[in-house]
Amino acid sequence: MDQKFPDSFKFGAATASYQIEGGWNADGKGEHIWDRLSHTPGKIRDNATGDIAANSYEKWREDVRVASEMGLQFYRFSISWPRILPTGFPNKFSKAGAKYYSDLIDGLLAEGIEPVVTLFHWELPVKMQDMGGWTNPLIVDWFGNYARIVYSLYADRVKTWLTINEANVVCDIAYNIGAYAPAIKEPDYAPYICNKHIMLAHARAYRIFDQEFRHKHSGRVSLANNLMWIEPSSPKYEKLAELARENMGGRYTHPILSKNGGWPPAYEKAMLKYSLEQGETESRLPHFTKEEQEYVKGTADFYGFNYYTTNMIRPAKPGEHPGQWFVSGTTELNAVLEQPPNAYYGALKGLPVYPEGLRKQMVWLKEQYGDIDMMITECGYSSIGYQLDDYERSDFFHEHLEQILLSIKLDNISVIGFTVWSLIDNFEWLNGYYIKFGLYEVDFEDPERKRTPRASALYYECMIKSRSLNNSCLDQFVVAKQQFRSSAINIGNSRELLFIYFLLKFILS
Ligand code: GBH
Repeated sequence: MDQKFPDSFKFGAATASYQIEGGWNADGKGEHIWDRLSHTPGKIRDNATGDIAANSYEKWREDVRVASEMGLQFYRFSISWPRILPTGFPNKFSKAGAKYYSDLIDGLLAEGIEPVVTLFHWELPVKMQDMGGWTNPLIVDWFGNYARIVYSLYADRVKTWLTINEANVVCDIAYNIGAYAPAIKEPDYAPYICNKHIMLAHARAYRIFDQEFRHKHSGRVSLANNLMWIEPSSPKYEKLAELARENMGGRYTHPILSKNGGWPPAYEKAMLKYSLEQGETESRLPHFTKEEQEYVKGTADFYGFNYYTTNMIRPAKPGEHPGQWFVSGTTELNAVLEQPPNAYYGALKGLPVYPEGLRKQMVWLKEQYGDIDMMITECGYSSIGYQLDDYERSDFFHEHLEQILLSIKLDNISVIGFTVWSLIDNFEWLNGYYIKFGLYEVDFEDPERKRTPRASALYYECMIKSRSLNNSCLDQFVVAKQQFRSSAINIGNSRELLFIYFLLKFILS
């Protein structure tokens, strides 16, 4: 098999505003639900906050520099809604907030790095949350008005847009568990009401781009869905696994990409049955009107999704409580999620590593929705502590890129990009700064928040240069690592280490 990635395939990395920026109240920025949650003691590990984070609000030039150092083709970042609109509404506009992103975009373009912009990576303005947030149907207007302002500021320079990051985390994880902001536990109704509104809000943002901006500024719009691949724990549970896939990704994709639009029919039916059993008179999954169904249908120019993990599913045993979707199971389908038997793990035990799941997920998407360009908008490996020597993370990326190449070459899937989560270490939500995902380490003790490349940053740089799996990007590090371990001098910087390794190799040859 040809080991080369097609020229159209792009390599990038991602961050999200709250996780890196800091400057939580700088220049009049308004408060959002993660500010509020992190300022409430006991909600986040070590009571960490994103008040300063990696201080990208001041240090964004460093982010551009490291992105450019690795040769990234694009950088995916997100915009903090209340940094531009402090109340969330258009009544107040922050010039400084708008300038921050404008400068970042210009800085990236000057380095030949394409900006990929997410409109919403979970920072709902508190005022809107207090009026129901994603359970209030007016959020469709609120989000649309915000999107219009963002496009009018940056659509001249930004050509790839993602409306919502991981709608199923916003709607399902948040309300089912009650730990993510807004920290409201309401598993029965809220996830489904939110699901409907978030699809409409995405569609509104898409339609606004389509009708008001596309003719002036080219561009493409999608969303970044979170897809955990689901396997049946025995072949006899394939039908259940299929329903679970619809629960996971289908509810957030079928309305947009399927031929008829609306909810995935089998899941819709299962939910009606479940709801009636619960004594409801209608389904808890709110109905789309014909008009709404048409409005949402077709609102993606490509398909963006985040892939981290795979789970197995089996029916719950008698008396067994399935727990919450999609952490431990699903009450609605009375089934339990389990970790794949042959997976390995980073620091987060909730994210078993199973690279084959990525390819299977894409085959499923193609079977369901036909040919559409697919972009992996996040994929990443968790670790703990300060550690530059992260061979496992490099290996993780290599294995996932291998699966992507198989999808491109053998399954004929048009994969247009791969996005590493994350460019730099950041505020890892409920885990604070304990869990790391960065290609670059950030020293959170250092007021300068110094960024230092991990071995995985060098691996990625090498990969981007070669654009082929047939390279020695990984092998280099095995050798470099051995040299590092047997070396008496503590260099502490893998870039310098690699340089010395090559220098030695050169001299010796
Ligand atoms: C991504 O979501 C996010 O987009 C990104 O911001 C984040 O930094 C990255 O994950 C790493 O976590 O057991 O209730 O704590 C990936 C999907 C779903 C993974 C929620 C973690 C934790 C659920 N995430 N899950 S819980």
